[in-house]
Amino acid sequence: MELPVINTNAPSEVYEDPLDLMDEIEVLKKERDASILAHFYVDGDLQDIADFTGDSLKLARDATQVKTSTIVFCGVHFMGESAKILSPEKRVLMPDLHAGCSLAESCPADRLAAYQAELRAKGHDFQTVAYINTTAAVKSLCDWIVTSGNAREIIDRVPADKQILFVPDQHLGRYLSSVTGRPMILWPGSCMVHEVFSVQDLLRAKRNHPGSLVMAHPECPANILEVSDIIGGTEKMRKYVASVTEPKTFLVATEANMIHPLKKLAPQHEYIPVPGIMTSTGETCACNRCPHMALNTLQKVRDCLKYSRPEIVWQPYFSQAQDVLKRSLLQ
Ligand code: CIZ
Repeated sequence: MELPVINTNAPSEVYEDPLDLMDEIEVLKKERDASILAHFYVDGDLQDIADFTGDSLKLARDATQVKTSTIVFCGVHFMGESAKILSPEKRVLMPDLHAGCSLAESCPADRLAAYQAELRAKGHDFQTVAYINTTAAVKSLCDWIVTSGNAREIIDRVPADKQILFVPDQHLGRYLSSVTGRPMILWPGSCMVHEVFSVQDLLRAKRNHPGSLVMAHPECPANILEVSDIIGGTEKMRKYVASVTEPKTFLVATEANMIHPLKKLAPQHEYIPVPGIMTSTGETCACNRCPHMALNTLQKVRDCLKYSRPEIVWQPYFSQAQDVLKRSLLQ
């Protein structure tokens, strides 16, 4: 069969009814023996058709438990890689292989290896702790992998006599250093979504909604975290809103699609996305969307099931990344 050329960068020209696409996906899933895993930051329609939703920690663990031979991973590239590394016998497809991550891009493996060598040459005795938002090549150079869901637990496992080099998110690293009391050498990376929240607009929104609570992701800079009531990754946010029965207003400082699972789980509350500053103009907007996550669409899920591609293919350095991922996420 001649495969069509798929331009994954081009938006689909032809409008297709989302309900028809969902029906097609349901049929193809059975034909291809596939399960769909979707991160909380992808579009709500995709979360609704997924067999598993979650943060990267839960989804990495789910990938090891799925019964089907194929996984379609709706998320970004490093998440698909982690699923393949932890479940090498499965075929892992992604709707769009161009769905990257600004954090992962900020820390290329060759630059990290050079920096580690420089630190060692200067006499530093350290372990490298990487946020999961890194490429598999970077993971293969690290001692531990953390997610926003397991970071404190993992940092406690770093021997007390070792220094910590934390990559690539400086804001998460600074926050973790403050809550664990462990000094860290920080890589200067940041997430393009979480670093643009406007503290002025957040304070204005707080004044306009008396009694509201600010919930922020620890990838946000310190000036946002300082005025937040709840700091945590997406699973912690879910647990928190579910634990509050009385209706509340939450100002949410993370990717705006996160409001979908929060509303589904705890519909008694109101959720307001915290505005971001558009770096091009300096104006504020209420649209903190990750452009990489947005590359996941119903059409592309249908197409990747139909043509069994694009696929995450095993790379030689995955073996070393597998050791560190298993030790950090599964044990
Ligand atoms: O760990 C993840 O999945 C990310 C990127 C955010 C979160 O807190 O869930």
